[in-house]
Amino acid sequence: MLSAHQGKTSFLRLKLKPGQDVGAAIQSLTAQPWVVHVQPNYIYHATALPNDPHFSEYWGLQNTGQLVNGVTGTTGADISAVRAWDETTNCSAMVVAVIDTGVDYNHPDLTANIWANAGEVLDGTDTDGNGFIDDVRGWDFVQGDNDPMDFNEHGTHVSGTIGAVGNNAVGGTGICWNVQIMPLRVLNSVDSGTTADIAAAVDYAAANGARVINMSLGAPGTNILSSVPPARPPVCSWNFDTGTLQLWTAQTLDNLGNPLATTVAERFL
Ligand SMILES: [Ca+2]
Ligand SMILES: [Ca+2]
Ligand SMILES: [Ca+2]
Ligand SMILES: [Ca+2]
Repeated sequence: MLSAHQGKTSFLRLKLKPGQDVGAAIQSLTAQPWVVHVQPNYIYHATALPNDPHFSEYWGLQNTGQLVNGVTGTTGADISAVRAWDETTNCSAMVVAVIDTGVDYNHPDLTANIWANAGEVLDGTDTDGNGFIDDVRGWDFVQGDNDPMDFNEHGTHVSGTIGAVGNNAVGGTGICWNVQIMPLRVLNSVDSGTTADIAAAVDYAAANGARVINMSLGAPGTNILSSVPPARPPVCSWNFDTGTLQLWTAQTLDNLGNPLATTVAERFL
């Protein structure tokens, strides 16, 4: 040991000589009869809680039993997002396709997290040759144009849950604070769309770099995602051979932790 410092506690802080092995020092000290416990002098950081004003309403991210919409939640009935944020809040390399009613890509809490097609230029041509003209930020399969603006709000809401910019003192907080949301519009302003458009959007997502697809949608009497192998869901099976696409949906719970919808979670590698 090089030096020791003892304050007004029973803890003793020791400084090792340069090059001295920490593990060996701990082992040696632990063997001493006057030592109760030894550990490195770790560096601590504050838990990654965002400063977004509406974060406390997002009980799905962190449920501390807070009152939301008149209901007192169950502590811990959440996805433990805060613990995940201690590991990282940066998913900026991840492209998440939101197949929905479109996305308000001008929303102040989303605009920084909207996917940009790096190979496309607004010039009236299909610059990157992917079959879609000027698809600089996704595609609108309802109108067949390059403007996937949301005229319903559902897709924007979903996108906020996935990737509202976190810790920017604006609005809410997404699961991912930094991410690339690819808007793919398949549902019109009254929340209606077709299997064909959804299938085309899944293909687009897979072909253009999305690693995760979110589809918070369904149809009476059927669920395009709920089939399990070998009865592959027809829409998704077209992309099994991409080798990169992961497709997830999640069980929906209320803020008491009770299931609201059937669990559908599949992953295709
Ligand atoms: Ca293109
Ligand atoms: Ca172009
Ligand atoms: Ca449009
Ligand atoms: Ca925010």
